[in-house]
Amino acid sequence: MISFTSIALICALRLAGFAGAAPAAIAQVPAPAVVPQVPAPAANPVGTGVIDAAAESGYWLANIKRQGTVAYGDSGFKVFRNVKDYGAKGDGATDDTAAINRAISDGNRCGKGCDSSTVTPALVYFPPGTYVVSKPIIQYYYTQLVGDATSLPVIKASAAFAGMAVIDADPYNDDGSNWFTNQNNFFRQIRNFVIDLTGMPPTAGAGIHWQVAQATSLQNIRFEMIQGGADNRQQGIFMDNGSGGFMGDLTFNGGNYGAFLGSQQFTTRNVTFNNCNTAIFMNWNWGWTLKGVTVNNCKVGLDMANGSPSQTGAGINQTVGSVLLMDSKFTGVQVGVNTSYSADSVPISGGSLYLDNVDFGGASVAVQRNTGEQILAGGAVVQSWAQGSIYKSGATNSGRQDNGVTLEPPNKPAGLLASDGSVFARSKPQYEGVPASAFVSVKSQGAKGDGVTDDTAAIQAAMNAITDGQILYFDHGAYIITDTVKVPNNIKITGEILPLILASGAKFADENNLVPVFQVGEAGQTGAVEMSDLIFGTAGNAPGATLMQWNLNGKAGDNGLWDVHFRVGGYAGTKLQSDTCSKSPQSDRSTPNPACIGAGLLFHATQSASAILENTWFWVADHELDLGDHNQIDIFNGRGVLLESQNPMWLYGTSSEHNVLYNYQLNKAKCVFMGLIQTETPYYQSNPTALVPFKAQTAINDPMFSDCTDNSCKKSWGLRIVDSEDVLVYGAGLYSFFENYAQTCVSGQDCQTNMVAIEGTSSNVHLFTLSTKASVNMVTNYVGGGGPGNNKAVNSVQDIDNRSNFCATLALWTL
Ligand SMILES: *[C@@H]1O[C@H](CO)[C@@H](O)[C@H](O)[C@H]1NC(C)=O
Ligand SMILES: *[C@@H]1O[C@H](CO)[C@@H](O)[C@H](O)[C@H]1NC(C)=O
Ligand SMILES: *[C@@H]1O[C@H](CO)[C@@H](O)[C@H](O)[C@H]1NC(C)=O
Ligand SMILES: *[C@@H]1O[C@H](CO)[C@@H](O)[C@H](O)[C@H]1NC(C)=O
Ligand SMILES: CC(=O)N[C@H]1CO[C@H](CO)[C@@H](O)[C@@H]1O
Repeated sequence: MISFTSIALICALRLAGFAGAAPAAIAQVPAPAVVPQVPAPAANPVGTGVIDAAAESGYWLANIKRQGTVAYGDSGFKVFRNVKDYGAKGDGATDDTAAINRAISDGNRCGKGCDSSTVTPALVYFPPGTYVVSKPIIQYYYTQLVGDATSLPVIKASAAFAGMAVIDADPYNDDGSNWFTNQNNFFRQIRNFVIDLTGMPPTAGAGIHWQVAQATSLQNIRFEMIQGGADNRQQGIFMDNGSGGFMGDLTFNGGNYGAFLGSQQFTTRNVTFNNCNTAIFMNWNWGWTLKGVTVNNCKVGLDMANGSPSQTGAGINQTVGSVLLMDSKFTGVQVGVNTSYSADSVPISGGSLYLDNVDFGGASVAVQRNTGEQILAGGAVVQSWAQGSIYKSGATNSGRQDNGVTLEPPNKPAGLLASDGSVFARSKPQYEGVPASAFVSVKSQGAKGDGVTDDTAAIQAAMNAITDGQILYFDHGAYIITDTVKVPNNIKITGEILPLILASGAKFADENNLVPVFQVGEAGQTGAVEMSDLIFGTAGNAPGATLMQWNLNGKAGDNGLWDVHFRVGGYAGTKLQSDTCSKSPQSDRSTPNPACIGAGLLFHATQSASAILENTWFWVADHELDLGDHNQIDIFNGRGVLLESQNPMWLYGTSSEHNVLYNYQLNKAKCVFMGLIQTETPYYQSNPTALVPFKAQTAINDPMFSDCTDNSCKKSWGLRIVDSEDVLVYGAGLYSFFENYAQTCVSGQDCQTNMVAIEGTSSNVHLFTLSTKASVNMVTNYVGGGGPGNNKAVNSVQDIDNRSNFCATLALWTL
């Protein structure tokens, strides 16, 4: 254990520049779905001939006692399913398609005709074996497909396989529409599999059709495809569109494209491509952060040269907004990156690219233009290089970087780095070596999880009783918490497909006295706390609740949240639903309905904190997920993510949406890495403005909007950085899509005035591949304005100067 002070010292040190064919999708404004809920298809009968499937696997997930239930739905609904219990054989010969699809669809689940539901979640487990399929495995809404992590099951496409992909997360109907609205396709995982296309002809085959949005992940999957060949059309991942999202720990062997990618924004980490024609084809995006990409023996590493010739010039009309590629390595590669950015590309900032610590030692050419012209030579490590718009200090624009520019590398605090100089990361723990007997169920310890009973004391007692080597398991359910749960400083917690931990009651009622729901460690304490697969929310209004307060510090990787989400309102059990909180754009909302107030603050890293947050979605619901109307709703939640930490914080693939005052705020924080972050402003603002209904609290340095002269300026900050140092933002997509629910401001690029604030004494702040939508000012710089926060801006960077394909994009803004 490294002490608090020694970590602070390490953080203060700096290592400067460590050497260490599908149609182009048109990005659309996410219009929340208003799809009538059609009853799901009738339940399929459970396969007969049930065998003792669990005994075939040593992995704990197959063997623990199952007690998960749905609190606000059918109490008999089956949450956990083993595909062998539905007749799948996994013998490498039997066609298991129908059995696997029965395991997924059994019960009244959310499939075709159902846009969303939170009350029919299914964790579908695959024991080791080879499962032959001839048609797609259809992943219903809110499904986790999980293989044995100790012996990966293989899903093998038969030679005659017919369909879009071996696993399909959003099937197409005959009329071209999808089962689910792509940008609302939440709560899905696929992990621990081998997907094998080698039995198919080279001219066909895709592993996963991944058309998804937030709170989704792919992890620990190996794609086996045919290697080489001019007629090779195989691809491991096919992503046509969506929002989101995170994926990591993936290996692609062979294929024409390892991964065909297209989505609004995404974070991809720790992916290896061997012997593909092209490792990654970037079809379209607004922004994408790629970290830890290893490419071996592929012709092309990253092909982002997409779009069609523009009508106005020789350049390309870009479908790609931007890509950030970091901590990556190319070996045996002809062209590292294929780009179509040029002096006459359309729009001006489309196709922006930033490279950071990328080893092109094994690439003949590092960056090549679509015309074949070499832009950057291979054979070396590139520390910091960009094509795009570069603001070197404040608003001083160093201009458009047509042929790319080598930049002075950012100062990266050593505390954020691994020993090889890359930014530290750790993947979600899956407890491969831990026996089932080490898992302690909170239900076995007396918690009810029935969505009614106060489980505070039972959960506190269960945490206190955990001994070394044990893991606390939250069976699926809804656990009502009425007072602070003190999470001890050494504990591992995981959940069964996102159980709900809901704050409720008088303790969390006073907006001027924020009380933590889960308090992780005490101020100044060190330890090791990890949590995965949980959801935090509220049952009713809880304006005095901080859903999680993180105090704990520790060695890099010892503390963190993986696939832990914060979800306030819009679903069964929250009481903040469309029957009470439906949108009312016409009415005067200067005094919002108190019954539609959410929490005060979602996540607070206090001064001593240090943690990894990976794939964490901080969502205040903008629409209803369960009640039939799926209507847009007005929920007032004070604040999103507040970092005041002095020790390293790593945020990978996080997003924070629809919070009243800000989505992310760094207040006197130090040593922060964020990549990629995504935000959305509440759709109802500025009726009322961000000043309503929460009273600003000076103790946590709430924004006051005191320099604003109109309401468009009084809207939620996407990212506010106050008196903070060593802040590395590697990818951001910060969006404003509405003014009081109207969308005319989207094409006007003026839904709000400001999005990013840099204030006070902040220093060593770097924003790479920053995209903002419909905010007049992309970055508003108050540093040097005299006095703390909320003074007149010294300068600002404008959207209108830096238009990208949908957003406005900067390759770099640095202070
Ligand atoms: C999604 O992508 C597909 C394939 O690129 C395209 O045909 C479709 O129009 C896109 N849909 C939306 C909503 O962008
Ligand atoms: C990368 O993925 C591999 C394979 O899944 C895993 O063993 C390794 O720990 C991961 N590394 C990092 C830095 O996440
Ligand atoms: C760029 O593409 C968009 C979308 O297809 C189109 O509307 C626009 O006219 C094109 N602009 C130019 C200059 O080619
Ligand atoms: C780069 O992209 C262009 C445009 O799509 C394509 O014509 C060219 O062949 C690509 N270059 C390589 C090396 O694949
Ligand atoms: C990439 C790009 O075109 N950037 C532009 C951003 O706006 C400034 C100021 O107008 C221009 O000088 C840049 O060329």
